[in-house]
Amino acid sequence: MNRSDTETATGARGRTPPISRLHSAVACVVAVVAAVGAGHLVAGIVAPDSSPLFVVGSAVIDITPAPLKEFAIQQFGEDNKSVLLGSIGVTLLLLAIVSGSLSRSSAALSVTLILALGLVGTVAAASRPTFAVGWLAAAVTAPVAGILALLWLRRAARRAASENAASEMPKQVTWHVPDLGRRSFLVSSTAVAVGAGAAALGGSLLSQRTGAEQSRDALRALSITPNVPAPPIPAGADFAADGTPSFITPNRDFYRVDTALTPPRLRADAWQLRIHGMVDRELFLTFDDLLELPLYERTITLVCVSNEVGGPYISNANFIGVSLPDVLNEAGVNPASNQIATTSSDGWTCGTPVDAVMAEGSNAMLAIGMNGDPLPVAHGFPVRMVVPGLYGYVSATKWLVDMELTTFDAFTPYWVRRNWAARAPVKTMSRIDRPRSFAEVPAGRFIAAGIAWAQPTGIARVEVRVDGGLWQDADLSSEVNNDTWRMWRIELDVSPGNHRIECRATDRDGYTQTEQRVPPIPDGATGWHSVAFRAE
Ligand SMILES: Nc1nc2c(c(=O)[nH]1)N[C@H]1C(S)=C(S)[C@@H](COP(=O)(O)O)O[C@H]1N2
Ligand SMILES: [Mo]
Repeated sequence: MNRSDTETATGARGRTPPISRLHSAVACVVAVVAAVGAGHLVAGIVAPDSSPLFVVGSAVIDITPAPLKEFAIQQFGEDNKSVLLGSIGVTLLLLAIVSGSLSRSSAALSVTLILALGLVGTVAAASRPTFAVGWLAAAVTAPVAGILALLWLRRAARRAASENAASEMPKQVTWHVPDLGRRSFLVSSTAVAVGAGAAALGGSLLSQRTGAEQSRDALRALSITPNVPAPPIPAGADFAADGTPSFITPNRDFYRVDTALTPPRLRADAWQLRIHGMVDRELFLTFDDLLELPLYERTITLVCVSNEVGGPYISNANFIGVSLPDVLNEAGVNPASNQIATTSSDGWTCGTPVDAVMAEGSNAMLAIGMNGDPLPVAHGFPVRMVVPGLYGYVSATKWLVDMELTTFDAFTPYWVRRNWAARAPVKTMSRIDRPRSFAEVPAGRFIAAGIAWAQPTGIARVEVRVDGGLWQDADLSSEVNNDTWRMWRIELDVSPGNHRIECRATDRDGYTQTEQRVPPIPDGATGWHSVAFRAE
């Protein structure tokens, strides 16, 4: 049947029948999908970080209250970003279903939803620290594509509804092709949804064309060889056979914590670091400038302040890079400056005490390599900061692009604005890796093992006790340096039944970790790790 037939049929009934609730809801859902897909595609072409999903996701990360963010990190671990994107998706879906179902006779509510989402996307984009005018392309395309898709699908739905109405009129039954309108709605909405999916995929592919991976591969071929290699790791640096982590953490297993929804993709050949503020000479360093300097390899353990007692956010690597004190001496640090403010390419900020970096014997570095490879993209390619003895959020800026010498009074970085401490040296801590919580072990003799760390002081002693009994000294692994973790193990003799094992470390300053449990916020958790297990 053609269009004028339909119009005659509806005209005969005297009104346009409302489209079905299902069609109205589907039209709205598919329109929102089309908006997101189109926005993602345009972002992929213009500026990958401007994708509506990413700007909204990043804005949500920024405004999420610290305790909730902590909860998400603890609860979902390193999947917390997928959970965030998934939640945004579900929220969009629910909003679209509700406003779609309420838009049967008029598109107004669905249009309003898409415009409102467009506004949220635009505000979120504008709130990003690296916002540029070009980002508006994606912010504007998304709602326009959404509304066009909506109107087109609603027209198909109206046709289906009129046909339905027409088919109720007996004289037309003979020539009515059953369900043609409904089928055409199905085809149209599937086509739009598939198109949106293809657009999103295209956008994702395009956004990888920044060449970060190629740039990394080029460096790998060049092979970053340190002028001063790290001393070889002695045998017996870990007790991996007894359940501790391996002494060096392979790059793929190295913990990852950051606010980046997708890791920034920078190229080494386009990278530049500006060093300015309270310095004698402002410096602009390129990646090649770094390669001209002596490259040191240093074995350093990195730990996150969010790590709970017994938590997983600690890893150890051979970092290759230049000496940060040397670079800063080149710039000439004004003695009145006490904070090094650093910024990543995605606008995250960090504040590091000048004295910690410039201290005699400081191993602070601008790292370009990790375990023999160029830095992985997720760990800050091409250049990050590493300062042994400070939690990551006050020292370990990834995708580093700006360094300003300033004071603690003059500048408050990202996490400090969210109530974490401005100064956060790593606390002396230890963890039990074996037995695992609620594990069953054979009754009698068995070996318990774990890790301890006290950067940059070094571990002097780890003690273990079972069921609140006497503390016993554990064996320590061969020491590598004061900036790395140290493994412990101990042979225990336990009777059948339920038990509890605890450990505590003492550092080279003679400080024994306190029993007092405090949460990670504001400057790192304390307390003895304790594990319940059963001997059979
Ligand atoms: N650009 C940027 N750098 C960052 C962060 C971040 O969110 N953005 N997080 C910091 C935190 S909190 C930690 S613990 C370390 C983690 O480094 P990793 O992911 O390489 O383990 O990076 C630090 N550097
Ligand atoms: Mo962290």
